[in-house]
Amino acid sequence: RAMKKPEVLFILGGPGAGKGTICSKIVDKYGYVHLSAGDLLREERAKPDSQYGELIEGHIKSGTIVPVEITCSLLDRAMQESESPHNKFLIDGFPRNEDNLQGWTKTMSDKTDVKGVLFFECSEEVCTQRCLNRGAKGSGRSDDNAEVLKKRHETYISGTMPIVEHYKKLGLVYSFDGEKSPNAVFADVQKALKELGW
Ligand code: UP5
Ligand code: MG
Repeated sequence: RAMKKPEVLFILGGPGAGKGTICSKIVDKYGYVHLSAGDLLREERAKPDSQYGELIEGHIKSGTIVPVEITCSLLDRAMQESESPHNKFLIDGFPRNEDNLQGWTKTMSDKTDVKGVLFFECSEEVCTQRCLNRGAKGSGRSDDNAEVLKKRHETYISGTMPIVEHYKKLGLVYSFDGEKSPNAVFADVQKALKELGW
């Protein structure tokens, strides 16, 4: 059969903006593939034989960004291993900075088709409170504490917002009020997916 390039939506927003929550809802309803860069990095970190475990944990615990070669190769492998019939991928929490974007462009842009960016707006206060609550309920995430959350938010503002702006200039960004209830945000997202022909 003719090989169509995998279609990609990037999912961006601050730490706790609801990226993962909305992606799960999209998966349940549409069956597309959800690849969270953070989840893939945490999985890689947990492998006893990974040569990158310590480096990844160092970045996660400082709220800084892992070098793109590592993240991109995990994303690339996960895309290749996926057996979804749709060929549509939600890449969640990536690209987070200029290095991420350059690395993606260099190794992935020829083999994928980036259709847009779903961007979840949510204040630092609300995002932080959500992650603190999740931590208090036992998320087990080493970065769900006030100190690292401050750093995660700084990295988001300085590193990720310029990437959102870059895609805005290209007319590719769909923005959502991430402070609404999960179902209300999802209703807005479904309209955007429809516009995209997804
Ligand atoms: N919640 C969600 N939506 C809600 C709503 N509308 N109303 C009320 N509550 C809502 O949600 C967070 C919490 O809020 C949950 O308890 C949820 O129930 C509730 P979630 O959907 O998990 O939000 P999300 O945006 O996915 O938050 P997450 O904590 O995953 O965001 P981050 O972007 O900070 O985390 P990520 O896993 O992507 O990255 C972690 C670290 O990995 C980074 O800091 C970095 O060090 C590293 N990383 C890289 O280096 N490179 C990458 O490419 C990716 C990650
Ligand atoms: Mg997440």
